[in-house]
Amino acid sequence: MHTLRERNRFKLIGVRAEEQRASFGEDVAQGLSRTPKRLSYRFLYDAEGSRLFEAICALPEYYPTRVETGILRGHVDALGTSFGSALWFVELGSGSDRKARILIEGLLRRGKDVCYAPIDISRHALEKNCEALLETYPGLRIHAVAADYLEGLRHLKSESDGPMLVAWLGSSIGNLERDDAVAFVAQVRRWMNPTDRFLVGIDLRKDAAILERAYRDSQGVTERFIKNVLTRINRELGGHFDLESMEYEAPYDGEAGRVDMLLTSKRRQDVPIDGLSLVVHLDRGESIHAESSYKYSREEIAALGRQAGMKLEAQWMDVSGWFSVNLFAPT
Ligand code: AVI
Repeated sequence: MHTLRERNRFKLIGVRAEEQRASFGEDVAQGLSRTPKRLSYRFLYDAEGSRLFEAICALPEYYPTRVETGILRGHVDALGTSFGSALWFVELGSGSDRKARILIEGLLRRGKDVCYAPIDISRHALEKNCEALLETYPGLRIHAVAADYLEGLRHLKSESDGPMLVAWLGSSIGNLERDDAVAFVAQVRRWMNPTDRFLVGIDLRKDAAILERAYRDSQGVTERFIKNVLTRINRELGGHFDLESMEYEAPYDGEAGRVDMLLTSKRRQDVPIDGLSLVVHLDRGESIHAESSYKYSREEIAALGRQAGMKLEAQWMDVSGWFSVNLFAPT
């Protein structure tokens, strides 16, 4: 662990920075050699993927960002009542800082002494966001952690000198399999004290047509976002995917409560990936699974909390009941 930069109000810590994650190539080779073929959703977020995801968030059809932002705005004051005069606002992930700003502003407005502690694997994203926040809010302290979420939380548990509000927004939980979601929340629970709270944005089950529009937008931005993983394989691993030969599909399975984002081969083809000494065979109509987005019912959210050792202390939704922001307390 080492301090990268330390000023009065700003600290950026790297935790186990030298430990790199399993290589992209190994995971791609494994995922494209199994049946059905599958790539991790994590690989969607290179620089171009992150840019495209930001563009998705601004699409009229992609309601989650807009609706969650409205819920946070409407309930940040109520959220503040769960804490005393000082708190650490820990955010898992640090993409666009729009939602962080709503919470920081609302908490400062209530006279709270706030230390903002974003955890993100990307130092670059942290530095960029934090600099802008320090400038806007002269009363804010920041303790940023470049690490994976659980390592970052473990570090903060020993550093923080007040109760923590840990926020995981954007329904990122939906990209995990349901069992993995419970396991992750249970891990977060491990690093929480009784006065800490976990704020989780979770997209709700709803009509298939709304979901299919949200994940297959009319401008084709989501298609470009998902296909970008093939561009990445072509560029970084010497792949020869022809993007035109792959059809983007996003069916909603209402029973499973899940949108699957698939790239389906329009023809029978063999795709060499030179850097992996691999030829990927695709039959006509065969899909590569790139991402799932799980949706929850209110009962499923309460059950998820229970299984992970948390109880639902508050749940806020928009008027249409499309999206929920949930405040969990450790039990
Ligand atoms: C980041 N995550 C919650 C998004 C979602 O809604 O599942 C990713 C996404 N994929 C396509 N559109 C949005």
